[in-house]
Amino acid sequence: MVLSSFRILEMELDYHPELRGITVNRPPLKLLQDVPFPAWVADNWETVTNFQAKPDDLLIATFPKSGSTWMQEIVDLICRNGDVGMCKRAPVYYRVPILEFFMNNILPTGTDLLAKMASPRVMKTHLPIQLVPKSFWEQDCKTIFIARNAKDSLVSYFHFHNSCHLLPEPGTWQEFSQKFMDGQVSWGSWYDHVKGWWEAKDKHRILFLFYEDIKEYPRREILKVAKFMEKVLEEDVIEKIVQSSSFNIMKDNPMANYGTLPASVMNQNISRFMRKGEVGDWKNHFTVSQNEDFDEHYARQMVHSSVKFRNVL
Ligand code: PPS
Repeated sequence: MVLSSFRILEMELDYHPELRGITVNRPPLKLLQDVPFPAWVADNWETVTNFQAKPDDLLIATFPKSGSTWMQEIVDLICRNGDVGMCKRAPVYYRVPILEFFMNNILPTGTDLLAKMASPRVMKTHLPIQLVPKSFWEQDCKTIFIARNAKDSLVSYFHFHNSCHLLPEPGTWQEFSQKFMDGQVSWGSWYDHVKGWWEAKDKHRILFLFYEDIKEYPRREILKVAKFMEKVLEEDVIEKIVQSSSFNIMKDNPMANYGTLPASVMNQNISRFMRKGEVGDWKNHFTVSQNEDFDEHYARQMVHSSVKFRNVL
């Protein structure tokens, strides 16, 4: 399906009529190698871990809520040479499938979508480095990793849990914050996730980016991505990609903002998928004492890592 206009309102879309009236029960967490996942990932792990990557596959990896959808849109725009209409051919989760998505009673699984996709394929994952299917490294695939500062990731993840029924109930803000610090949330510990990918970045073909850098100067970071993908872009195409991947455009684009999903899966009246897209929103959520505790805990968790985030105070 190709949509020709930005004006189509998400409320008018009925992209998945098969999902009309379905009930989605929030999943429990289950462990895979000591990392908690929604049951739908853990229960289908054999298929995901045995996924056969191809040498020209490109993987986008992040801890949840770190800008993966933003990068999916940027990479698709680069692949299509800035053809905005083409990048509205389908929702972002079909254009760039989520490798470990496996709720086949709701939508096609990531591995099924990828099996039907022509090369070169682009896909996304939130898996920690040690759980990425080994075929990606055997095939020497390229990965774009985005890290987002822990506090804003936590805030974004909390709001997303409230709206997204594919994840367990978050509990209160205090309860969820504690679970996040303990690594007891879906896809595990933010700290281990970021440290793991940071350590791997010089061992594989990994472009390691920061959400805060993309926010500061999208053009500079988009050019890094294009170079990594070995794409040469004309000046007007670069400008189109910067514009079309901006928060304000993506938030009104139903093919990028998850407006194609019914409220029984993701209730955007509770919290929009494209919520704020800012750096430093944590200041609107943390109390002074919570911030002190978080900083102390963060320093302990990250003491042996050289990864440095800019100060987002
Ligand atoms: S998910 O559900 O884990 O795949 O989420 P993910 O896409 O990784 O991250 C969602 C957050 O990224 C913000 N976002 C953007 N910020 C700036 N510019 C653009 N274009 C953009 N697109 C997505 C999105 O709003 C979520 O952050 P919060 O802080 O909740 O707004």
